[in-house]
Amino acid sequence: MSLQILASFSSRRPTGLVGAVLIGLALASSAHAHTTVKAQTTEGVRDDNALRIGHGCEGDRGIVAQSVVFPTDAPDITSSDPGVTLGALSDVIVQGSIAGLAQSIQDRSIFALQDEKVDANGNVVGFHARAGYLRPNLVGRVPFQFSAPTFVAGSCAKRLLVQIAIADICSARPPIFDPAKLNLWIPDNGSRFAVEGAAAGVEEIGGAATLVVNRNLASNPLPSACGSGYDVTVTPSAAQVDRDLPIPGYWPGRGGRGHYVAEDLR
Ligand SMILES: [Cu+2]
Repeated sequence: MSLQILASFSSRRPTGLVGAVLIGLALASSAHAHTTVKAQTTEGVRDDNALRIGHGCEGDRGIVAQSVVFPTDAPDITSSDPGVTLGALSDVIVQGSIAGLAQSIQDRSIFALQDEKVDANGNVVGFHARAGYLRPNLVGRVPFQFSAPTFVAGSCAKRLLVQIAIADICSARPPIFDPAKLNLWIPDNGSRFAVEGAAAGVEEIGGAATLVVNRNLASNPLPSACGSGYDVTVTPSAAQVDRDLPIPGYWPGRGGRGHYVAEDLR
């Protein structure tokens, strides 16, 4: 709409400034807005954050459910410094794990039903929501609380990049691997979801959402031997994605007759 108004305006007054604005708008509107994390966070800070949903599924289908998994079970841990290999997250963060740091905030702006997933110790490892509808021409915010972990004083990590696996579901009706029914913001590390999703052309395997935890360099400075430090990335394992991404009792459905429940609120 605003683009059209500007276009007719510029045809009458083709100034350089309007041309530049038009190019900027065109780039912004064509950019593919994935599902991402709204804000970076600082170690030791508990704050509200949100997942930003930029678009629905192929063919302008609205999102009806979402599943979210944090890297908590034997995650892949890598460093931006090729010379550094990390054995355990406890080398980087005092808490030693991402489990229990995130919590879903109840919110009915998109979904009517929400729940959390917990591990054997009762720590939250992800959450899911369904019975919803996000109009395909709008963007969504799914709020969550995150208690940012603190960095081990002796570690050289200056940022922790938490990769979050997310399924944005536009239809739970089997077969699920269809770009019109599903977006997968998950790591490309061999899970069944990654392999079958990529084969079906589902967006976007390898495009997990990233929650950035910044070290507080004032209160927790890098040891002098670290130089400028490095980033540590923690990614959900393929096994955890396959186990925790499904929404119990809802998605993926069993595919047989009578098991699919049409509950989406449109
Ligand atoms: Cu996208």
